[in-house]
Order: sequence, then C-alpha cells, then structure tokens
Amino acid sequence: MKKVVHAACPHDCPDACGVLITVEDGRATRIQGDPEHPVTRGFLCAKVAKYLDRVYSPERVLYPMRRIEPKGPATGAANAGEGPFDCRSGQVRATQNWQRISWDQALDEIATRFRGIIRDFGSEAILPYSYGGTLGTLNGASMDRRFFHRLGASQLDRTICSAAGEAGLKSVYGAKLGTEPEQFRHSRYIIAWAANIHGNNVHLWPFITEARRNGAKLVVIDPYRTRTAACADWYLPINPGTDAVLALGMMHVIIGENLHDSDYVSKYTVGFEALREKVKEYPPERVAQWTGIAADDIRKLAREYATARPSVIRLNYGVQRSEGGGMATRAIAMLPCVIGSWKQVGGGLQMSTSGAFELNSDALKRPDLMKTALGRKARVINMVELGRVLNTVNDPPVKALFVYNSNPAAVCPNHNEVIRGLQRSDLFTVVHEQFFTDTTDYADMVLPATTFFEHKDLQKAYGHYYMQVSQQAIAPLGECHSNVEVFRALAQKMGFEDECFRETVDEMIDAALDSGDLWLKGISRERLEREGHVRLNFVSQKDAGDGACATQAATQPFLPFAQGNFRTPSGKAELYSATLEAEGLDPVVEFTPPVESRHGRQKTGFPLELLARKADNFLNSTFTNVPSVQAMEESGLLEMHGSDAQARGIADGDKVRVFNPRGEVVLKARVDGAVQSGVVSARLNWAKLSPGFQSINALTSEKLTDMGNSATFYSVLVEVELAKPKASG
Ligand SMILES: Nc1nc2c(c(=O)[nH]1)N[C@H]1C(S)=C(S)[C@@H](COP(=O)(O)OP(=O)(O)OC[C@H]3O[C@@H](n4cnc5c(=O)[nH]c(N)nc54)[C@H](O)[C@@H]3O)O[C@H]1N2
Ligand SMILES: Nc1nc2c(c(=O)[nH]1)N[C@H]1C(S)=C(S)[C@@H](COP(=O)(O)OP(=O)(O)OC[C@H]3O[C@@H](n4cnc5c(=O)[nH]c(N)nc54)[C@H](O)[C@@H]3O)O[C@H]1N2
Ligand code: SF4
Ligand SMILES: [Mo]
Repeated sequence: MKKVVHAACPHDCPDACGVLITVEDGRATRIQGDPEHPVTRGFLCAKVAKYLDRVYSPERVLYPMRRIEPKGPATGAANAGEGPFDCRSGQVRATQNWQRISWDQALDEIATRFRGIIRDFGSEAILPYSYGGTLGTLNGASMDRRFFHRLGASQLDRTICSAAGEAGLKSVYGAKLGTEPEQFRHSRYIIAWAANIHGNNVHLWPFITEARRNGAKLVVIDPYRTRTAACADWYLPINPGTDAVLALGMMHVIIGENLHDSDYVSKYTVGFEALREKVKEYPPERVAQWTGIAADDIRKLAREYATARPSVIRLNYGVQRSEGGGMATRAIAMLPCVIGSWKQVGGGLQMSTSGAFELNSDALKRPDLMKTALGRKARVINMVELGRVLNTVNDPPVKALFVYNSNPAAVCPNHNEVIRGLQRSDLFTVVHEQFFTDTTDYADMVLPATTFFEHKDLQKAYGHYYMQVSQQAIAPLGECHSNVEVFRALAQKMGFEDECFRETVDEMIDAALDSGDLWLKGISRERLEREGHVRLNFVSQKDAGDGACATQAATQPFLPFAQGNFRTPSGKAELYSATLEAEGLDPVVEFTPPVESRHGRQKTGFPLELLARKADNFLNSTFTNVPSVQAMEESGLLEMHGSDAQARGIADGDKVRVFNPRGEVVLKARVDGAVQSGVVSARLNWAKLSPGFQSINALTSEKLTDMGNSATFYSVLVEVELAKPKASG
C-alpha cells in the first residue's frame, strides 16, 4: 500500500519546511518538499533531502542500552586521534560498550536512581538538558517540562543559541516579530546581516532572487565570505563583534543627513533625541577603525539603505554570538524604526518570527507543578555553563543529567570542561537519542528516540508565519519512543498521578492551540490536518469581531509595526529603554569591543579571532554522521588568510594546531580568501569524528553575552602553528 503523508521538518532551522513523505508497505520510500507550502515551495535543503539515509541508518539507537564499560569513547578504534574515521566503526564500538535492556528495566533503573538522588541530595540535584533536536511543539517542550517540574528538578536556562538576540530585539520591539519572507520579493535593498542565507535559511533565497530580478541590491555584512556573500552585489567583511558600532555609524549618517523618517519616529518611537546624541559619537571615520569597513563605504551603505525604499534587513543570529551581542542586535533593530521602513511591504527587519505563535505554553509545560514538588520555583542553571556546573557547583551538586534533543559533548562551549564533568563516575547520565553521539559516549544509559517520521507533532516556525501539523508517517523503528512517550512512561514509574501525564498527543495539540490568542483564531488541529499548513490569522483586536476583516487579514501582507503596535512597556519602539537603564545597562546602546577580539588581543597574547561556525551541510552537530551528507561537507578545515598563514610558515593543506588556554584542535589549513587577515574559521562537527576527539568547542569559552546570558561562540582568540609531524614507528 502506498500513501503520501504531510509532515513538517522539525530541525532547528528558520524555514520549518512543509514535507511530503511517501510510504510504501510501511516503509518511507521518498521525501520531498511540499509544493503547496507558500514559503518553502516544494524543495528541501540538501541534508534533509537525504533524510531516508538518516532514518534508516544502520547506526540508529534502536533499543535501551546500559553502559558496561567505563565512560568515554571506546579507545579501541584503529585510528583514534587520527580522524575523521568511518563512522560505521563508531557503531561497532558503540555496541561493544553497551548491553541491551528492556524499557521496563531502563525506566525502573532511572526511577530508582532518581529516588535515591532526591533522598540524598534533593530533587534539584537532577538536571534536564535539552535544546533544538526537534522544534516540534510537543517533543520540544511539553511532557518533558511537566515531568521535570513535577519532579522538582533544576530548571535549565536554554540560552545556547538566541537569548542575547532575543533580549536585544525585545528591548526595542517588545516581541520577536519581523518581516515575512514572502515580502522580500518586494524589497529594493536587502541587507543580509550576519545571515548565511544559502547555508542556514535557504528558502529565503528565491524571494531575494525575485527581488534582484526587479533591480534590488543585496548587501552582505559578515566576517566570513559565505556563499551568500559570494553571490551578493556588495560584500562588506566586518571585524567580528563590531556590529553595534556599524549600526551606530549608519545612524550617525542617516540622522546627520536628515534621511530619517521624522513622522514615524515621532509617532512610534521613544528616545530619539537620546539616540541622536549617542550617534554623534560615532562618525564613519571612527567606526571604520573598529569595523574595518571604510568610512566612505559606511556613508554609502547608510545613504542607500535609507533611500532605496523599501529596504529590509535579514538579521540572523551570528551577531549575537559575541560578547556584546545583545547591544549589537539592539542597535541594528533600531535601523528600520529610524528610517520608518516598517510602514512598507518589503520593508522592516526579520530576525525571528516566533513571537507570533502564542500557544498555550502553561498548559503544555505546567510550571505550576514545580510548586507541588518544592513549594517554590526550582533553581535555574544556564546550559552554556554546563562544564562549570558539573565540575564546581555544590549546592547541591548535579548528580543526574537527563539529556534529550541535544548533544552537549559537541555543541557546548568549553568542551574540555564539559567532558571532564561528564566523566564523573558519580554522575548518572541518561541520554535519549537517535544516534550514538559524543554525549552518549558518557551516558550510563541510552534510550532510543524516534525521528519526525515516527511521531506526530505541531510545528511553529521562526522564519515564517505558517503553523503546521506534522503527521506520523511510519511506525517507530526498533523500540524507539518519542520524547512525549518517554516522559509519560517515566512519570508513571515515579508514581505521578496528575491527569496531565495521561493526555494524548491530540489532546496536547488541542490544548496548545487553545490559548485565546487572536492570531490563532480559527486554527484548529482538524483544520491543520486537513490543510497541512495555515497562515496565522493576523487580525487586530479592533477587527476581531468582524468576519470580513478577519478573512482579509489572512491574506494581506503582515506589517507588524506599520502603525507602532510595539509590545514594549511604552508601546513604542524603545530607542531609549528605561528597562535597560534599571538593569544598569546603557539605555540607548553601549559598544564595548569584545575582550576576545583584535581589540583585546594584546592583553591575551592570542592574536587570531576564531569564528567557530556551523557547517553549511550539517545542522549544528546533527547529520555529521550520515555518510551521504558527510560527502557534501569537507570537514576538519581551518580557514585562514594568506598573510596569517605565511607569517607562520603554513601552506594550504598543512596540518595545523589551533590553540588557546582552554584547549587545542588539529585541523587542515585552507587558505582561500574566506576570511580577512586576523580572522580564522572552523566548523562544528562531532568530536569523535574529528582528530583527537576534539570539538572546536575546546577553544570556545563559557563567557556570557552582555544581555540574555547567551553563549559567545564568535568571541574567541586563538593562535595557530604548524602541527608537529608525528614521530614515526
Ligand atoms: N545548514 C545549517 N543550517 C542551520 C544550522 C546549521 O548548523 N547548519 N543551524 C541552525 C541554527 S541552530 C540556527 S540558530 C540558525 C542560525 O543561523 P545564523 O543566524 O545564520 O547563525 P550563524 O551561522 O551562527 O551566523 C550567521 C553568520 O554570522 C556570521 N558572523 C559571525 N560573527 C559575526 C559578527 O560579529 N558580525 C557579523 N556581521 N556576522 C558574524 C557568521 O560568519 C555566519 O556566516 O541556523 C539554523 N540553520
Ligand atoms: N562552536 C559552535 N557551537 C555551537 C554553535 C556554533 O555556531 N558554533 N551553535 C550553537 C547553537 S545556535 C545551537 S542551537 C546549539 C545546538 O545544540 P543542540 O540542540 O544540542 O543541537 P544538535 O547538535 O543538532 O543536537 C541535537 C540532538 O538531538 C537529537 N534529536 C533529534 N530529534 C530528537 C528527538 O525527537 N528526541 C530526542 N531525544 N533527541 C532528538 C539529534 O539526534 C541530535 O543529536 O549548538 C550551539 N553550539
Ligand atoms: S533543515 Fe531547514 S531547510 Fe532543511 S528541510 Fe528542515 S526546515 Fe527545510
Ligand atoms: Mo541555534
């Protein structure tokens, strides 16, 4: 029997593609993009186009497994330390480490260990650790949260990706809303600001192509010459971590030359006078010294951006992975307010659209259950600081770690400290996973997880405004269970009687959609199941009673801030923020060059700025072990500028040692003009697929951003030298 099932890609990617899965006799035989989806329009990125290889990989975790050898990657691999090696051998090693057990045994053992830890150390000695494995609403954050709230476990502050940018954006707009991708086709001037569109957001590209066909100009601001930069009309390489000052310099020119929109500014913003004073300190000549962008180019950029209307900014999260990332996002977010481009179709800015999906989060996560367990809120642990927390926190120490939807042994900063913590023999670690990752190498128990082919979910997006239901296409492989089912079963083992642990998936989807939010009005599970995707219903409070207006709102371009409607305390775009002031931050914008940048390097003795970037063909550390995807990505490279290579006697293809006080990695030098002098770049991968079992996160730090307590993956100083040839024999 053959059927085609509608699903939605749940990977941590703004596009949230509509997907069609062909199933024949219970086996998925084809994956393709849903041509009906108005944004993702029938194509998939190269990695997900190969998804059958991932679902049916011989390396899937299919059964609960208990560790029988000491923690750590098995050492028997012939070429350990040499990598990358064929990950098939990884599977052989993985099974050697493990003993298959039943689900019942596994859950009993977890419940017993948890009870013992709670008795001896309190429930906050248990720490959940999850992030973006799936962004499905249910499998991302629902039954798991209920479980850990009811348990009274420590709470995890999920800051590893976007918290600084979120804080920066919200400080100006009060909400994570932005320009619809479909509107980019109407733009005349598009700035891709720290936005690797070809790599990370490929479904925006056709809209940009359409705009350019109609004469639009594409400008890219990125310290790395991405594929997007290579295709741009104008590429501006910027010194890492200096974006705030570029935005201030642009506003210096725009306001100084009276190119701002005084009508919009006076109606819908607060603090313009304070901003006008602030930007006086940033003339282009001064900004050029920080950013490495010539003063004349800064003037030209500002003038073009302010006058070629409509102009739009695709700001992505690259800027906010720096020490000053919150303020940089804040400064950039002011630009469309100052020039009033929010008024126009094809104007404004997009960093994230996720704030439009106001689901009933309390019903899904039940934070009230924390009170049942503890009588108060549980302590909060920042996921970025996992290394420090595992090694030093004592009040109480973390005695159990439950990892799902994440691979911290690859993605977390300060890798060596994370590994040191994960190696603790007194730490009980459970990992719910689809594969034997870097993190399962340190697990006491591994539980098999379904992929999105094998479970149903409700799918939001952070790069467009369509809600989808992702249907289950095939039965779970082996004994895989979804996150929802694992935490449901564990709740039962722990004896939690609350009704919410018995809710079905459909009941949870219904509860999620039942938030009373106007933009969700008329969007039911049944309708999503019927139509596949539904655009949010952008009706205003005023129009809500009027059916005709509501229908119109469903098809009209969405202009979130055309008439103000900012969700800040003042209701206006806050160019001056009293909230920031109360937190002791500069209420306008503060620019402090990162300590770990060329401006601080004299103090550290490490001269090169490292961009520890994502790979275009992987998704963080996901897909890195799929051979057909590996074939698309040349791994293990350190990209560097010719002058930096030459100064160190390094030629293209040489093995180099990249190091700083936190760690070292061995990579292959690539001298091809992707970075400016003073900057080097390497890409994320599994540690065990890398030479010496070292993630590039061995070099990154746990230092937090200025706002949002996020990670600083792009504020890293290193030195590079030729790797010593290995002694022969
Ligand atoms: N193919 C692929 N797609 C992905 C991912 C992936 O790993 N691979 N990851 C997904 C995830 S989790 C996320 S959060 C999104 C993120 O997507 P993006 O926000 O695009 O995140 P990054 O790739 O971290 O950074 C974007 C760009 O910012 C640049 N950059 C670094 N530092 C600076 C700086 O100081 N200033 C400026 N102007 N630019 C800088 C980087 O070189 C990079 O090209 O993408 C998602 N999509
Ligand atoms: N150096 C450096 N480090 C980075 C970044 C960077 O740019 N540079 N980017 C950072 C960013 S932006 C992010 S978002 C984080 C991402 O960090 P993570 O969210 O940890 O992302 P992944 O590495 O993709 O790991 C997700 C894991 O979840 C598993 N998984 C997928 N679906 C499910 C499921 O349904 N159930 C369960 N139980 N497991 C599932 C996958 O197999 C995968 O191993 O990494 C951060 N780390
Ligand atoms: S990873 Fe992104 S681009 Fe690729 S299929 Fe998923 S949502 Fe689409
Ligand atoms: Mo991310």
